[in-house]
Amino acid sequence: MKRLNIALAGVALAIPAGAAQAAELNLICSADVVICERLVQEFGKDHGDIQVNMVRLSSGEAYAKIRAEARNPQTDLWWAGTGDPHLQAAADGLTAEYKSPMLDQLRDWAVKQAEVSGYHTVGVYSGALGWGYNKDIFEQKGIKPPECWKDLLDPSLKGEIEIADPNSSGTAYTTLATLVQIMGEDEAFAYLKKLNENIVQYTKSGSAPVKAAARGETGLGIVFQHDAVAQAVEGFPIVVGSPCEGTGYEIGSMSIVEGAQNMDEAKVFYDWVLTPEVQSIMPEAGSFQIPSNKNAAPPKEAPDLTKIKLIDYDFATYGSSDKRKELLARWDAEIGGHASE
Ligand code: S7P
Repeated sequence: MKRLNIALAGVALAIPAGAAQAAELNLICSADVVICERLVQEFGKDHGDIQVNMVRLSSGEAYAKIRAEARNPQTDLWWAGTGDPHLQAAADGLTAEYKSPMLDQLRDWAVKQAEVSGYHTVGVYSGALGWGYNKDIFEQKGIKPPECWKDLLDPSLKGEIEIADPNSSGTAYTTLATLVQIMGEDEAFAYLKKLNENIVQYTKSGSAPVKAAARGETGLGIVFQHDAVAQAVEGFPIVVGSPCEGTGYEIGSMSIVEGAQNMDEAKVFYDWVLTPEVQSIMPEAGSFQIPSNKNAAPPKEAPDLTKIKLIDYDFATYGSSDKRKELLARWDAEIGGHASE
């Protein structure tokens, strides 16, 4: 958990009695910490009168924090992270309705995310699920690179795969929901039980598995493809994989907390972060998703979603409170805590 405070330049240490307090914004950021920090910095340049207190949390953790704070919200705005827990927060009444003046600049999938939630959340970027593997490790160990979900069950991959825990990670929940949509629930859990024999570790954060593969700690991480691209762009020997059976994708989202103490400041950040200028900064911080503003060009490194076999991911069902609770409870009972040695 990382906290970053951007203080106003020139603020006196001792604030005289009666002086106006600096405006504040309490932000949860659920993307990679590098882009989280960069956004806070950029916001400080454009809105130096608002002090941003940012904490980086994985999507499931962010949802749990907002839920725990429901009677006394400490968070104002939740930016990024996979869409399903944002939809769950909307359905639970934890987030506020807001129709940004930026909505008409957004791609259809981002607007649809707003519509299905009754304007309690909105799409900020999109990206497809897949994996990244370390080609040096695969070559050294003579492992055949996987092309399909079913290939990940091959015994040559025993102890070589990492994925996150879907309770904390939106990436891993997207994987779980994707497999259920491709295979049906019982078959997906049978698949996950077999896959478990090849899993060396369930991490907290969704992108950690491919960071470990990049550094040679493991062979393959099941992650969003753009997170694998980020490691390859940094120069690590990572190859991006896209499953032959088809794959799910995320609509990374943003929500204002119901009863936020700093509602006006939350709306200022919300509208600002949807602009093409701000969304165009993301690749500079190693974030290679497709931006939601039609006027922000997708990064040239971003996996081309039109060339990936995407499933028709059912966000309404898999982002619903009941389905997410049910799948996570079953994952805990049948899979969690049984990682192979
Ligand atoms: O790193 C970028 C990204 O993959 O992180 C978000 C996601 O929530 C990952 O965190 P967790 O899996 O730990 O929740 C994605 O929305 C985003 O594309």
